[in-house]
Amino acid sequence: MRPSVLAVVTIVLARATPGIALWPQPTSLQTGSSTLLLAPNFNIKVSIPHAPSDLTDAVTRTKQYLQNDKLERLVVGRGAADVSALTKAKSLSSLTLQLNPGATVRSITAEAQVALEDRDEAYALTVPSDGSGAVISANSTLGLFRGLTTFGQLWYYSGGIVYAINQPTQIKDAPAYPYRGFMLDTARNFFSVSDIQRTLDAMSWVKINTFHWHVVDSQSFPLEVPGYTDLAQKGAYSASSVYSPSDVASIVSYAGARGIDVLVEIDTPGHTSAIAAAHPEHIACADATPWSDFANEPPAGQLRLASPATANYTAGLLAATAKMFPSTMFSTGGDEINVNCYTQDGPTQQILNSTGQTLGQALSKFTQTTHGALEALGKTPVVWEEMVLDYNVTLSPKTVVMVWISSLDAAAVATAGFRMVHSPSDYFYLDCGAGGWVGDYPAGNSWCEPFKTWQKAYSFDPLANLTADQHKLVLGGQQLLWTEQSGPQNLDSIAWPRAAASAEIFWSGAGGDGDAALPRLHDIGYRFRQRGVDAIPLQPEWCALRPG
Ligand code: CP6
Repeated sequence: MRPSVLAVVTIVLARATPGIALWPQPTSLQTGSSTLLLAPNFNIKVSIPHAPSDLTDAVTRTKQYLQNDKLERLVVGRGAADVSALTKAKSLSSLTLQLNPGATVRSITAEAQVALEDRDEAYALTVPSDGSGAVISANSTLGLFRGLTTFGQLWYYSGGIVYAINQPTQIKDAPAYPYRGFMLDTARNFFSVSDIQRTLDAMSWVKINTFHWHVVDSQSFPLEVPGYTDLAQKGAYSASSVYSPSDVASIVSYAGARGIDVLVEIDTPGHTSAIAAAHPEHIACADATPWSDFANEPPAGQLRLASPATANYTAGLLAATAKMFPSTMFSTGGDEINVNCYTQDGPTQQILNSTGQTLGQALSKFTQTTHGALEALGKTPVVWEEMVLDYNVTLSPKTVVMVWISSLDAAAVATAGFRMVHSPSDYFYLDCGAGGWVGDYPAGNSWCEPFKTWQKAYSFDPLANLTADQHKLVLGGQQLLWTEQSGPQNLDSIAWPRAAASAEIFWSGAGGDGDAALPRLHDIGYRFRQRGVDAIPLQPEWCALRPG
């Protein structure tokens, strides 16, 4: 092919590629070439008797987004808003939401909190270009909510007109993976309920369905657990840096209404120094120095796992916490256990010697006690990968394993036969503010380096190094914000739009070419800002205004 012909073909392909800023990309998308206006009297009808209030609230929010997003698209190369052509286009005056025949009417919240294997987020969206009504249909209100989210991303703005390009649209969509998460650590630095709610909104805009709440850790215990209130009283940073049961309930219901399940984590037996403030009898090597001999970061302190009293106390704490959260999952942590802390601890050594147990056997017993208490409440335990790969801990085969140390560890977890959530530090850790704190971890490096760009996250392959038989073990994945070096001040900017990268991988099945995805992510970032989340720009505004 002569170069000039090649150039022409490339431009045509670039323009033919639907420029629609959907994120995540739907499984199946058909588009046309007409432009459609949103009628001034546009209405969303919920054709469901006794529609749940979380669905009607979602409809109200969607209408606000349609009016307020005001995403301008002024450039020929990116889809051409010729305002004179716009005035000639047909108008869409309604969108109808309907459940498929035979579907049971339940709230979005209820649908979002069922077990992952029962979650139904599929929907179909049809937007005709002849001016007749658009329709979203699904088997669940959760599916209708996902469809509404997509519908809200179709619209651009110019001179008071709201319009969609590349119409008509036909979408049939369902997630590739049932677990699409975002993890926030609220123990290193505290985040207000409204910070968390704003984050839940952002998550819902890219169809993330699980908020993994790493609520407590060694530095603070900001959760008020009924029956265990002394932990927060003595272990929180301050009386105002505590999540009360009513705060938890409002976070859980805010999440549920946005199709998000809250997976809480009480990290055990490591990362528990904060428990020593109220219960020093349960903590080994509390505040021991130098901290680096006893823990991966200060302050040191781990639960006395060999002690039956400590195991029972922990099981009680986990059960009481689990009752605050409707999710079918509960994480007991299990990462970064420091063996030296137990070797140096008199009470632990005494129990190990008198019972003739190894530390590994004691850990297994401790875990059976804590997981047993959770399973009695119908919860599926979730653990970090060390529980499977480093210790010979007996776990229920239903246990979900979070792979974090390296993406390469997924294969070993699969070989052990466990279902997994990809949380790899080499792709999905959002860490790195300005740098600082314990900057010699790992030696000679700031611990969060290298910074993981969104393109790096987007290049992650969920099925890499797994056999075809093992694919079904991949539940999904998530990006994670540890907060040793971040806080409410940079929450939006460190998380968004980067955390949308994994949202697309686990909804659409793959990420890949960041350059091709950038215009869509740029547009979603703009909508985020219009809706109150300070997503950072990924490129100069100039790029969006430049002819293709
Ligand atoms: N806290 C807890 C952390 C980390 C983990 N667990 C962590 C480890 C290494 C890096 C970043 C974060 N801060 N409880 C690991 C799961 Cl690089």
